[in-house]
Amino acid sequence: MSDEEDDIILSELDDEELVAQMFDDLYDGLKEEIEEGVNILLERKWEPYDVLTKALVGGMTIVGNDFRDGILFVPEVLLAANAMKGGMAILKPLLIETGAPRVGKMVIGTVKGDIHDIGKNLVGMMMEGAGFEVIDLGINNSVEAYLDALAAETPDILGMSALLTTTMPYMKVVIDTMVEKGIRDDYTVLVGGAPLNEEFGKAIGADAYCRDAAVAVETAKEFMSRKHNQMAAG
Ligand code: B12
Repeated sequence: MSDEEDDIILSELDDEELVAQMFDDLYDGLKEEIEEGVNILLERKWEPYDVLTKALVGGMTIVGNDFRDGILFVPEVLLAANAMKGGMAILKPLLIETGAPRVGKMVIGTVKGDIHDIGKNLVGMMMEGAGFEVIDLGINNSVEAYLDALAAETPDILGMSALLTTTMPYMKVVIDTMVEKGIRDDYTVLVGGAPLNEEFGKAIGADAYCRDAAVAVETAKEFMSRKHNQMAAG
């Protein structure tokens, strides 16, 4: 860190400058500064969701682009991810409504061979914020881990995340196994992750691909209301 950066007092920056500085701090993996920035924006009455999407996800997009282009490497990206998680931890309780009636239940996890969990965590947080109960299986989940969780938790929704082109086909392995066991139709299966798209979601037999956490919440709610209508009709 340069002396010049040492002298920056985050609280003296206006909103726009602060967000730009947070992009830099996220890029540099400065967790404490990110936490401070999040707290300042919240004190300035920013909505937690705006802090999340505009300051944190916005900053992570820049990190992602430079990782892709070979400017940043895994150690730096890990530090950035760690800084982002620090900010997310502050936002999490604020995004989660208290006392809201449970809209539904979701089991979510990253697939086998894949350790990316920021997007999955974000989806989990937003789903909880929308009133869903979320069971997070973490990363690197085998078919067995998913099936055990479905049996134990009987959720409405199964969510799978994959960030690698090499791990995304594993989602099909899970769905195919569900079909084999005759339990596929007992759940709504939502899939997501940067390398996926709608076509892929359809091809593997998921109910929907969701581009981001906000779409995941909308889609989950839509499927829950369909389920309720079906139950009422049946
Ligand atoms: C951070 C990061 C890492 C961190 C992960 C830290 C962590 N705890 O997650 C570390 C450094 C560990 C890492 C490691 C690796 N990474 Co990486 N990583 C990234 C990076 C920069 C950002 C991912 C991220 O967190 N994005 C922010 C979140 C918010 O976005 P998101 O994950 O897409 O999630 C949103 C949506 O996709 C959706 N969503 C996500 N999941 C789900 C699930 C459901 C159910 C739903 C509905 C929606 C949904 O909603 C989310 C929120 O809006 C991406 C770049 C990129 N463009 O994605 C590369 C990237 C994914 N990594 C990549 C690679 C290659 C690797 C490594 C193989 C590098 C290496 N050589 O070791 C390893 C793989 C390790 C492994 N086995 O998994 C490549 C993948 C390329 C490919 N075609 O497969 C990418 C694309 C970078 C690149 N362009 O080269 N990585």
